[in-house]
Amino acid sequence: MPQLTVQLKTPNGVSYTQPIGLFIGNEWHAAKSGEKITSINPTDETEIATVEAAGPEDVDIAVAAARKAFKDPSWRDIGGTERGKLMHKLATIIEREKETLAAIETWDNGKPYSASLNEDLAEVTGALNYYAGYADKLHGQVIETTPAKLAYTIREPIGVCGQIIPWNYPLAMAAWKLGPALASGNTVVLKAAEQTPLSILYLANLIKEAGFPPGVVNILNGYGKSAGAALASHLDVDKIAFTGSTNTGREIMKMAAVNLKNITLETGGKSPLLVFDDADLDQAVKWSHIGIMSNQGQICTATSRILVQDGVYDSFIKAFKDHVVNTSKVGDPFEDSTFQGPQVTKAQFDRVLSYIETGKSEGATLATGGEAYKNVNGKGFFISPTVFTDVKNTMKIFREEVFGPFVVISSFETEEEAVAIANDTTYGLGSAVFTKDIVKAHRVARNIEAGMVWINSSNDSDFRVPFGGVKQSGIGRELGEAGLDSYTNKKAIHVNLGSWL
Ligand code: TXE
Repeated sequence: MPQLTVQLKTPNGVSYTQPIGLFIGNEWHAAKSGEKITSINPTDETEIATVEAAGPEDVDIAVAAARKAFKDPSWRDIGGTERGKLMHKLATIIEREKETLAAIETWDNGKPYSASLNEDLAEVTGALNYYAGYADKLHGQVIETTPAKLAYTIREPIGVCGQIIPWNYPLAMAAWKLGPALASGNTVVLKAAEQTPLSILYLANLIKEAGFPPGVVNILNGYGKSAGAALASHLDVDKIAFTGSTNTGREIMKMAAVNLKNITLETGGKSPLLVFDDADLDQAVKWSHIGIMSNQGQICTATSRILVQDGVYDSFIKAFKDHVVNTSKVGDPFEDSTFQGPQVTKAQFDRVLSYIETGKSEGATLATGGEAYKNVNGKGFFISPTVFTDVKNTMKIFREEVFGPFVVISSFETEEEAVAIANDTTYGLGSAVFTKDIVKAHRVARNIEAGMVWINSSNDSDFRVPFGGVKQSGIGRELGEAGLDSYTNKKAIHVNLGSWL
C-alpha cells in the first residue's frame, strides 16, 4: 500500500499532514490508473508534492460510491435539517482550519495569502453556511387546477453529480458547487484541477470530520482528458457542473449528451467595463483595477476590456496607469504588501506573454508592463501588470480571453456605440458601467448581453446573488437561490380527487 500522506511545511511556517490519495467513500485510496500529478510552487518553481491522479477505473469506483450513498438511508432519509447541520458543522471546522487551508492555497496557486485567507476562505464558509440555511427550505408548490384534482410539486435531488472545477479559486469553486448540491441531498464526485491538487485534499478530511456519510462527497485529482472526461461521459452520473474554458465546456457538453445529463457550465469571458464622461473617475479607476488585476487577472468575470468615452479617455488612461503602477505590487504571495503573485503555471505564464507579443505586433499602444516580472531569484511565473491602450475591437487582444494581469482599453463616442462594442463578442459573462446618471446606468445594464452587470463597481460578486453567463459564457446559474434550481428536479404529482372514469 503506497503512503497516502506526506508531512509538509508551508513557506509561512504551517506544518501539516497533506493527504495525497483519492478520497472515495470517506477513505483514502491509491489510484488504479498509476497516474500522478506533481504540484509546482509557481513562486519559485519547486515541487511541493506528488498526488494520486484518477483514471477512468478510479472514476467508476468513485461514482459507484456516490450512487451507493445516494440510495443509503443515512443520507437519503435524514432530511434537510440534518443536512443543514452537517453543512454548518463543516463550515465551522473550515473556519478552525482556515489558516492552514489559506496557506496551502497560496503555496499551490500563487495568490496572495491575504486574499486566500480573507476573501477565498470567507467565500467558502459563507457559501456553505448560506446553502446550509436552504437545506430545510426546499419546498414544492400546490398548483391550482380543477376541483377534481390536487396537483403539487416536490423538489428532489438530481442524484450523482460530477463537478469539475478549475485552478483559479480551488476551494471557493468547490464550495460554490458543493453547497447547493449537498443542501439539496445529492451526492458528489468532485474533480479538482491538475494545476492545484492540494487544498481540496485537505478539505476532504474536514468533510469526513464533519460527519458526512461515506460516499456523499468523493474528491479526485486527475487530468481533464482522463478523469474529467470519464466523469463527464459516465452513464451513472446524473448531472455535470463545470467551470473552466469555453472549449472544454463544449467538449463536456458533447460527452454529457451520452445520457442527457443535466448540465451547468460556467466558462470564459471578455467582460466589458464602460466608463462614461459623467462617471466618478477616481472610482472608475479603482474598480477597473480591482476588476482585472485581482487574482493575477485569473478571474472568469475579469473586466478585461475597458471602454472609455472620448471626453475622459486621456485623463482615465493617465490615472489608471498611475494607479496600476502604484498599487499592483508584484512579488512573493506570502508578503503582506503583495497585491499580485505569480500566474498559476508556466503554461498560463507563457499564454499571457504570447498575448503581450500579439498586442505589440497588432499595433496597440503598450502603456505599462508588457514583460515577465523579474523576481529576486529570477524564478517564478510573474508578469508585470500590462495595459494596452488604443486597442481596436478587431484586434485579437480585444477579442480573446487572456486570463492574466492584462487589460485592453479603447474609446467610444456615444452610448449606442459603447453598447455595440460591449456586445460584439461571443462571450456574455460579467460587465460594468460607470456613470452618475441613474437612468443611463439602468438602460445600459439592460442592453448589455451579459449574465451580470455591476453599476459603479466591478467583480463585486456575492454568493447570495445568481452568477453565470449568456452566449458562450455558460449555461445555468450558480449561487443565490437560483443555484439550487441547478441541483433539484421538480417532480409533479397529480392526485385524482374524484373524477372517476
Ligand atoms: O482550462 P480547462 P485550462 C480559461 C482561461 C485559461 C484557459 C485554459 O482562459 O487560460 O481556460 O485553462 C478539466 N473533459 N479558464 O486549460 O481545460 C480540467 O482538468 C473533462 C477560465 O486550465 O477548461 C480542469 O479541472 N474535464 C476559467 C477544468 O476542466 C476536462 C477557469 C478546467 O480546465 C477536460 C479556468 C475534458 N476533456 C480556465 N479537459 C473560468 N471560467 O473561471 C480539461 N478538463
